[in-house]
Amino acid sequence: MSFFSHINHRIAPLAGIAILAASTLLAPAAKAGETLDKIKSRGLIKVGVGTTPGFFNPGSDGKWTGFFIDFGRALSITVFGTPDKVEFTNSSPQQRLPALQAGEYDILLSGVTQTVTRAFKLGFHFGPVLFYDGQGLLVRKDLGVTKGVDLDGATIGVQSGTTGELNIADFFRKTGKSFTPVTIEDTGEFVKALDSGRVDALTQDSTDLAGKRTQLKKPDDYVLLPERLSKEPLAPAIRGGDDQWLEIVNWTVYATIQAEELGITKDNVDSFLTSKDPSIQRFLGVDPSLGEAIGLDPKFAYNIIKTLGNYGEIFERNIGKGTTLNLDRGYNNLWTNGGLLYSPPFR
Ligand SMILES: N[C@@H](CCC(=O)N[C@@H](CS)C(=O)NCC(=O)O)C(=O)O
Repeated sequence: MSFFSHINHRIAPLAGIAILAASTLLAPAAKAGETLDKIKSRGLIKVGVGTTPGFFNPGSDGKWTGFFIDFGRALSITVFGTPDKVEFTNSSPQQRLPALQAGEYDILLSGVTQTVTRAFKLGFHFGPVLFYDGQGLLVRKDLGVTKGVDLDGATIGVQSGTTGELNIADFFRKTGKSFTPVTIEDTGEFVKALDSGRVDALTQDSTDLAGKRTQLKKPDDYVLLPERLSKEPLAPAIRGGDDQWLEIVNWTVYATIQAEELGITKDNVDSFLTSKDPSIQRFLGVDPSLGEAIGLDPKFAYNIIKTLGNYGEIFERNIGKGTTLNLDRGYNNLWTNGGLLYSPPFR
């Protein structure tokens, strides 16, 4: 009998409902060009987002900022040449993918994990990974827990419709330990469940937990365990079938990574406009042939960098050292610095 056998057994039904709901939503694929046509006719990109501080901050005047938000702004720059033709709306993780499928969003930048089920079974496409994350555990300090297996018998809160549901079940099956899941859809309730002692721990993407920890009544009473239970490559998600939109998303993200690889920043980008290097001339649109060939504004990369900076600047400004989340680049560094970020060539 473990320490956690006091647990209440108000078990929300396991992942079943969310999986069932999600697996019935495979709708006809989008047609190539459809998304951009819709965006242009409404004059706005509709983006689904979350609420993790640092990644998504609504802002007092309704003007969103944040790491994922900046990629929504970058898309607006690629399509419209300006960062503000974009509308950010939050809904619960469970509702987002169905809403994307139904055409309520053009893209999700809400920390969606790229998985094979979501690609093949549910019919979504994913752009480049924006953030390499892993599932974590946020626990009450007074439990004295240091590893996931120490949570044998614990009650653990998990958000419905997330990859976290299956991951946490897999983890306990694999380790031969037991736990009681409390599946919660609403983000506010999810955080409250830990505050109120309804659960012993929360499991989610670790960065999301780092953000949620700051929203607890007494953040210092909780610890994010160092262990990661899964790989959570968080990528832009779009409806399958619209290759043109996928490529716009791909190269918008790559522009921020390529800029960092070249050492081009918000502040120094203008000095590169006179570069003699033909690849830099093509990248920044000084030589317009590349942009013309791909049907985008030849200056789209320049405009993104000039407005938002490169990937590293976007990272540092929103979630890096000195910010609330204070994150290291880790895997989210350039391949040349020991990370996983790599841009295919702009040629
Ligand atoms: N990566 C997981 C979890 C997605 C998720 O829950 N993302 C976080 C943001 S990184 C979130 O939306 N949390 C709830 C919220 O912010 O409202 C998945 O794709 O299923």
